[in-house]
Amino acid sequence: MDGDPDLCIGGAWRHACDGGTRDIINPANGAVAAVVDEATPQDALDAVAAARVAFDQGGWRATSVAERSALLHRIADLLQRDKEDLARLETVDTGKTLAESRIDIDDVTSVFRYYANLVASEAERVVDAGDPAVISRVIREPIGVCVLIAPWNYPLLQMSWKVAPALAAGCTMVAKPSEVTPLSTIAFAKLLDEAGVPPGVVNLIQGSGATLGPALTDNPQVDFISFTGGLATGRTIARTAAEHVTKVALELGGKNPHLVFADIRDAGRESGWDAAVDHVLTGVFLHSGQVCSAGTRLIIEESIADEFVADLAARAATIRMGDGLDPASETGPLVSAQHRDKVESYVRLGISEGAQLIAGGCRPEDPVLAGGYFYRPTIFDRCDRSMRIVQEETFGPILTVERFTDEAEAVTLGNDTEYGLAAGVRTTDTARGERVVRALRHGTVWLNDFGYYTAAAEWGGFGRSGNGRELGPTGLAEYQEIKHIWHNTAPAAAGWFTG
Ligand code: TXE
Repeated sequence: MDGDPDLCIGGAWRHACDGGTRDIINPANGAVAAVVDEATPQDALDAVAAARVAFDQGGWRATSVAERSALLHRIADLLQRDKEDLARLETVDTGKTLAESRIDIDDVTSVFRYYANLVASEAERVVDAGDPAVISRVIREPIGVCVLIAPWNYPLLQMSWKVAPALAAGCTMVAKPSEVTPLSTIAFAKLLDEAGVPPGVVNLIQGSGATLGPALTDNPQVDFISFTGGLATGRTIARTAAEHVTKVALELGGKNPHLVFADIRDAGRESGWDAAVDHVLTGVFLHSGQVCSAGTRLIIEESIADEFVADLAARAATIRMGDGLDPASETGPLVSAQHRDKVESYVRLGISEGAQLIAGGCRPEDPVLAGGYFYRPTIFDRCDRSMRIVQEETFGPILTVERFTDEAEAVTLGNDTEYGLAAGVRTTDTARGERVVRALRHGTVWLNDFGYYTAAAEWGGFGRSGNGRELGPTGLAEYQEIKHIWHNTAPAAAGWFTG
């Protein structure tokens, strides 16, 4: 950024080996926000090699958990010190509001604190081997060199879900943020240096995924790839990594249902109806729908559908769009012109499939927003499960509405997706809530809430939303190999062969 080198390889900051750079665009106005180094495949190979050397020959993997835990806490302290600067970078880069970016940096901090505490409390497991002379222990070791590939919607947050457990486990790594939104990750990597992460443990490159992908994923020096992004890219990575039997964890988004039962009326206006309308609205339109767990499919009981959808449409029309740096803005633009093109093509598709457009469906008219990639919150009523607009991830501010008449139909619709990342259920009937939550095949299910998560609970998907889990104890286990140590304290001949 600003002429400083942006790639960190083997502890040294450097420019791309061919001198290439990329303009980073502020999606709120289309202006160039920064110019950063664009890594070449050779830079990516160098980064993996540096991580390999740091793992095989450096002392990092053998550090005590107390040392690693202390380092993670130091990183968390620095994140809070630099919170405002990091949040501004995230807003300029992604377009999200500053309020959202500040929450992101707090969440990043929590992830580091969580893994700092978790790793410090991990104990080896002693098992009964069935022989009193044998001490049998199961221990965890770092998996090795990790490639961490993050997307553009939550750049630093998604990267932290990978870097924090990888560091806690004692791994070395190559981090590659999305080429669209690298700014916060570059600043974060500088902060890691300051915190005392040893050279070569965290290597940073940025650039086109298609160009750098083979060096990172078709590479026998890599032990684990953690990827968050689109389904098509996830498939490519899994296929490529299979050649080397490299372990892969994938988070590939979702097409997430939000089931609303008519009994919400029983809870009264405020905590029943109004809260449900509000959560459906926030669940789909926060960050202009560019959220893997966005509740993009409203599945609602027929008897309340007309009134509920009318309320939703009225509220969607009042959402204030604007530059994320303006405190009056409630939501920002889409991340790029290219992504807005994709969202617009889905709106055209929805209309051609016969869905009824009842809100949005166009860019805002406000001339102040004309330079940015804004798109109005959009609602399609009268949708059905055969429509592509209902089945495919649009990753934009588009809500589809389907109606049901009984609980079984609601569950069938909620599970009718190739994805399975997240779902919401709204009902005042506790027994029904429990039944439906268990029947839904999704990695996270919110009951009478939507969108929240905690670093202590696993995050990930069923079906084509991916495999593996981030966060929680499983999110650390992904970065660990399990070793069984069988220790015979009274060795004697096995006596199997008698000759
Ligand atoms: O993602 P990509 P894109 C979905 C969403 C979106 C679609 C495409 O539906 O519209 O994916 O978005 C890197 N080898 N999600 O094209 O390409 C890339 O540089 C290795 C859901 O932006 O998957 C970036 O760092 N890496 C999602 C990262 O992969 C490669 C969040 C994600 O980019 C690569 C974002 C390759 N061959 C989009 N090609 C979620 N799960 O939350 C690209 N990359």
